[in-house]
Amino acid sequence: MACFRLVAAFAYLLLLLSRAGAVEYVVGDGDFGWDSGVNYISWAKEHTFAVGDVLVFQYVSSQHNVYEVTASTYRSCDAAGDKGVVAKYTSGFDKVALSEARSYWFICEFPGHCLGGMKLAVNVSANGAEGGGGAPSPTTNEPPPPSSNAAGGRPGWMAMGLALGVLLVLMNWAR
Ligand SMILES: [Cu+2]
Repeated sequence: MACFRLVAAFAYLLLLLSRAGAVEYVVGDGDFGWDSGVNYISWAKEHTFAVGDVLVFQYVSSQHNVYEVTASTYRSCDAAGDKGVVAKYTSGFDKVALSEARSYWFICEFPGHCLGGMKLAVNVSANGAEGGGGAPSPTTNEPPPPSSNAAGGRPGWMAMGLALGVLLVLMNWAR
C-alpha cells in the first residue's frame, strides 16, 4: 500500500517535471491515437501546448494520414489539389515539432475522415521560460547559441534532483 502510494507520488512528480521541458503529446493519448471516432477538439482542450512541444501522430498508414493545413482548409476539409496544404505526413508514426507560437491545423485527408471529425487544431503559446518576450527569430540559419541549451536543461536537472530528494523523504515517511 505504502509502496503503491510512493510510486504514484513519484509518477506524479515526474509528470509535473515533464512540464518543465518540451513535451511530446501522443495525439489522442495513445488509446486510439490518430483515428476516426476520437473527439480531437476535446483532446486539444485537455492540453496546453508550448513552443518546442511535439505532437506524435500514431495511426495505420494505409488508413489515415496527417496533413498540416491552413485554417480555411481545416474548416472546409477540402484539400483537393493540395489547396491550403502546408505539410504532409504519411508514415504512421509522425512527430511534428510545434516550433512556433501560433495555431496549427491538421486533418486526415482520407475521404470523409476530416468531415467525420478527424481534424485537430492546437494553439501553441510562447514558452514563458524562454524569456525575451517572444523576440522574432533572425532569418539567418545560425544554430541557437549553446548557452540557451544549457539554460534550458538546468531547471530540468534541478527539478530532477528535487524529485529524488522528495522521493527519499517519502521513502522514509512510508517506512
Ligand atoms: Cu483518417
